[in-house]
Amino acid sequence: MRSYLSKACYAIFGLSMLTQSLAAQSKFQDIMQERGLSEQDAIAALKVYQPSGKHDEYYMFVSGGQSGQMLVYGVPSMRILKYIGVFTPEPWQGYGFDEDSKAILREGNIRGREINWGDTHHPALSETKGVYDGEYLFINDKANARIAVIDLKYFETSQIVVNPIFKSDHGGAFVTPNTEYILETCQYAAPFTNDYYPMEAYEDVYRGGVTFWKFDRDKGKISQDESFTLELPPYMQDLSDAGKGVSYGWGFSNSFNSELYTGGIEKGLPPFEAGCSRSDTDFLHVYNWEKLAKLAKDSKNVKVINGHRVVPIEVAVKNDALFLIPENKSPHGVDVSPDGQYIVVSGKLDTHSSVYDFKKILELIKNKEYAGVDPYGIPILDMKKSLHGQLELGLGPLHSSFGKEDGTVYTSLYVDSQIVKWDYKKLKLLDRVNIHYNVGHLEAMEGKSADPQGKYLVALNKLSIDRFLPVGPLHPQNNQLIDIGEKKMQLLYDLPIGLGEPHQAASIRASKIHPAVRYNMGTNSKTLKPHIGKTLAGEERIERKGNHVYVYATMVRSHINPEHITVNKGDKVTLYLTNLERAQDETHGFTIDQHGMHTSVEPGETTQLDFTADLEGVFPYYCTEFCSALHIEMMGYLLVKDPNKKYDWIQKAKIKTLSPQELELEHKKVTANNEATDNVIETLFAFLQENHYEKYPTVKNLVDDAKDQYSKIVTERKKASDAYKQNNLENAILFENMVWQYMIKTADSAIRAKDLLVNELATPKTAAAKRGEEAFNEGGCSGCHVIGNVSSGPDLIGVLKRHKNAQQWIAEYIKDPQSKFDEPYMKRLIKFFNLKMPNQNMKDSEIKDIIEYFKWIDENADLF
Ligand code: K7E
Ligand code: CUA
Repeated sequence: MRSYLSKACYAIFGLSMLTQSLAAQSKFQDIMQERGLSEQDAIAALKVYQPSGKHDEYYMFVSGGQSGQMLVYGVPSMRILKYIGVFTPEPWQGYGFDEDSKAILREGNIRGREINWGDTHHPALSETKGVYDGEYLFINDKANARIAVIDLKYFETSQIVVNPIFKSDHGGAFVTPNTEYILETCQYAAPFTNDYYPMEAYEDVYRGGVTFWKFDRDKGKISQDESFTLELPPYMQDLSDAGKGVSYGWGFSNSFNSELYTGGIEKGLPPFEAGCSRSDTDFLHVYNWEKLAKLAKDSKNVKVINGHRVVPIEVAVKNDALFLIPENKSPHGVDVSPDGQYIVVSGKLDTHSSVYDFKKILELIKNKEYAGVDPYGIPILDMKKSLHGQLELGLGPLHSSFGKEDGTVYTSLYVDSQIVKWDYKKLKLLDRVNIHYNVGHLEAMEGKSADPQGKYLVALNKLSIDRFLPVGPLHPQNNQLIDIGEKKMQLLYDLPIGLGEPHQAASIRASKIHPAVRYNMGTNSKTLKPHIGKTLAGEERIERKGNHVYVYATMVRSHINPEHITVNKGDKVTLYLTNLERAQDETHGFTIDQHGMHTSVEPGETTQLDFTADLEGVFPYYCTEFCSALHIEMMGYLLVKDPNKKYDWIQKAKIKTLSPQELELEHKKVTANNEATDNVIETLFAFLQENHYEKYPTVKNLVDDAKDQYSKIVTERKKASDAYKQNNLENAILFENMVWQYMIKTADSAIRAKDLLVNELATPKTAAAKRGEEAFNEGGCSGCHVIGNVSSGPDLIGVLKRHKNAQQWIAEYIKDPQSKFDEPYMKRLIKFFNLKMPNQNMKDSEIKDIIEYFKWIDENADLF
């Protein structure tokens, strides 16, 4: 244990100083003991922990199950980054609360019914040549047979399509290797039309199927007119996957009711669960979507149902585009290997996983070597002749995800609560790890693409039982992170998910995702086109057309323009809100009290709120994001008056005002203050300019923002001087104050830009200097000493040149300040600052490091 531990300690703290590392090691052990951590725990912690400011290596997109949303977190830290509203309203983002996002949500209406609920199961990332390209994300809604498109530039839902003939789905979303199509397989068979048919009509009229949604990459949308469905028998199709490589052009779906059982427990019949698992085998459906897509183009080959093209079973069979292969009963997962040759199918009720060989399947198809035909006339291929082989894995194998090394695959065991690693080519077990209860899906990094990355695996567990602090009878789900980078798998971390049941996840290297930080000014974020309500600074207005009032409003730190909106009771109101900010992370939210509305207006975005002013009264409105120091002041009033009423109000109260002399004085004070602030800003800009800030994109972003804020000063200044000329000192002061607000915002961004730039330009700190900086800050030194400034203590730039044998002198002084107080120079300093440096009880090693830090400061003195 000791040797392993000290190895870990060396790894963390470096070998440079033996005493240092021994001290660290003992601290490390103290913490482990105090927190009751084993060596395994400590190693797991080191593998997961991300220091503040460091980004994760992978994004994980997880379905939110019954929440109807998507969830995004980072791997390996498992820090939750976002919930994306998809099939359900999401209040923070205003999704489903403003008109623009309602337009997306309402695309999901079914036969005129508003559906605000979804059951998301299987996310899929867009692919190019079978490899994730990071552009789009797709997700299905099992409950209502819908598919949604999420644009990963903005992390927003951009489209919802309703399947015109399915009532539920499950085998979606799965994409073909160039995202030509998104596959959506029906789950619970039902008539394709919207008519009533009794259960007795199950075999004749109830149908399953797989819909091929055509994805138009240029538009970033599904083209519903170019999409079609392959009709399938009512076998209750389950999961699916698209072929790739050698199996490109083909698709695979399994099923769980080859018995065609129809239930009826209330009539004394065996329940579905018994009837659907009577036979030893179910059917893997094998179909050629490339061929089907061509067939569907000819109207002779399709039936049109609810305006949607359906390729009937007979047509697919006649054209050699549809086959069945028996598979072990009640299968769940079907996963195509990265090279496309093997298809791994696992059956919940069988301890084996089956590996089908696509080359063998293709041979059988070419030679028309069939083992039989099903009742619907579909040729059945021999199971044994299609198989590469089977391997016994354990109880309840469900889903699979592929590893980095050729032939490796990870499979979840639902009943055994394990992950097994095995070789699907050599049919050999390699490793297994116990996890917590009842795993469903699992995701090794990019494990379903043609380019799996290995490294980590996440098990999506259904139960958490006792893993977390109890929160009542409904428990969170548990996503467990597993290290698969080494020979032996190791469980690292548990992430509770308190949102819904994530079924499947899709992971992608962070380097492949390139989200935007702002919209072009005035964009409708749902269409990505200019919003009809786009309003620029100076264009704010309220227009009335009959009894419809249109408000063109803007939001910018820290005001909403207009601040008073007066309408008549009964008026229709349309409110357009444009966020004029260009700065990163400067979102404003907007709500009117007691109106049940909310919108999130992100930098550059325009959104729309519609309502009828049916209640008389005074309703404050405000910005709902804490956007700046004056966020709470970012408000206004909606005043709704009854045109048929007469209003009286109490006389204006008498409030003491300033005398002309007092006003003059106040005016002087604010202008002097503005001048001083302006000087600070000038110095900041000069520094940034001299040091070529434009070469560093993150710095440039901040400087752009600062300049943007600064540019607003001109008009405010003019207003101030105009008011002054007209002898309206009260307004002159208020406008000068406004000038100051913009200066503060400018300075705020410019200072952040300067700090970043200093970091970019400074020589790198040695490990010792870094530790020294930490000791300096944590030891309280920074409370009195500000580098580059005289504060409550002297500036420490050049401190190493101020004394003879300075390093030794400083070391002695920090160790025991009192010992130097009688030196003449120190006497003067103490008198000047009226303070004595306290003894902060620094350790020798810390003092040594602090001196290294001072050396670094001197090297970079010109930057402070
Ligand atoms: Cu939960 Cu893929 Cu819907 Cu298995 S499914 S667990
Ligand atoms: Cu804008 Cu708060």
